[in-house]
Amino acid sequence: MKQKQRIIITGVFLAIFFTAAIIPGSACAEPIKLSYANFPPAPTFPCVQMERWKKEVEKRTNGKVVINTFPGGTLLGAKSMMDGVIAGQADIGNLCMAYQGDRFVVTNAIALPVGFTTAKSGSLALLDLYNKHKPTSFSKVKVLTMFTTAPSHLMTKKAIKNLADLKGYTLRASGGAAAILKAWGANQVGMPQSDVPEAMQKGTIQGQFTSFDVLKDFKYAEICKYAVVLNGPVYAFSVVMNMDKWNALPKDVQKVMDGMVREQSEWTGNYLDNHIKESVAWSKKDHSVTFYKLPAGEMAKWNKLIEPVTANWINSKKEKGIPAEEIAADVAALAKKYN
Ligand code: DTR
Repeated sequence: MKQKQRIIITGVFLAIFFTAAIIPGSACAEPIKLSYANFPPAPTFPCVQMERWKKEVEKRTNGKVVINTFPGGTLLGAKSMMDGVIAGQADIGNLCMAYQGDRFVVTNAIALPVGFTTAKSGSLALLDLYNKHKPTSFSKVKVLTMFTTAPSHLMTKKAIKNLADLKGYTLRASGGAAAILKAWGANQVGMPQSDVPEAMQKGTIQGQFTSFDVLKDFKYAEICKYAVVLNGPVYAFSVVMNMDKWNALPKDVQKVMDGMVREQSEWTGNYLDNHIKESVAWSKKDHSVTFYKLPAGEMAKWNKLIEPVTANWINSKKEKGIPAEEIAADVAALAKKYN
């Protein structure tokens, strides 16, 4: 009798032990490990938002999920991010859509010249735009969040006071910001932000058109002593997850991540807007960068040149069967809503 009882008790213990070991989230289970790839260096805002998301997910899932982050292109580079995540080389990846404009046509429309004033307004608008159109470019992945930079401004080695100064001057921009630089007559070259430090050092570019965070985070304030405040286009980002990995997650973990999509977008926008204030102050104080606006008469000439940009974009995309008029109208309305 005693022997039988002992066997039953041992059996029950073993059953509990093995169940705990295989059911994720149970007391003894191994945590679910996910890799998260990012292309720029760790101190830059796309990686700051990555670390915040990792911390929050780990906390909100009570340690059921552990996320290993790979900044600086150590797992996937800027242009291989989407395909790398689809192929499962990384479970999660952060990509800048401007680097592959033709691949992310709908969401990149957020970079049309509609005058977003902050990263927060751009980020929330981008998410709405994505949710309305659900472009097929994201059909093979799970979107975990989207956000944008703050508006772009010129950061240059020489002072740019008028269109003649800009004519043929070699500057870097990608996506929507690139179209604007071209319209102003600059010699625009495209490359991911992660390639800019070398190009800036070598002198193959004389500056760039992007948001002011980079002055501090990439130390461009040491090289670019002039900054024209222009409120140009924002750049769009997306954090995506491998679809099989997503589908394999327990429902409660999916719920935590789904609940963070908009929150993370807004958090990142707020973080960047505040961080840019620090970057500008630091650039002025520690590196004597001169920030200035163009006189109204000069600005009017610059604005005139970008008037056809949206119409040209609509025409070129319409030819490909994209509802470009509707998308452009949505972007303009979203800018109004969130600015
Ligand atoms: N403006 C885009 C995006 C961008 C702005 N700040 C950073 C920092 C790190 C990576 C990308 C970006 C660009 O210039 O590529």
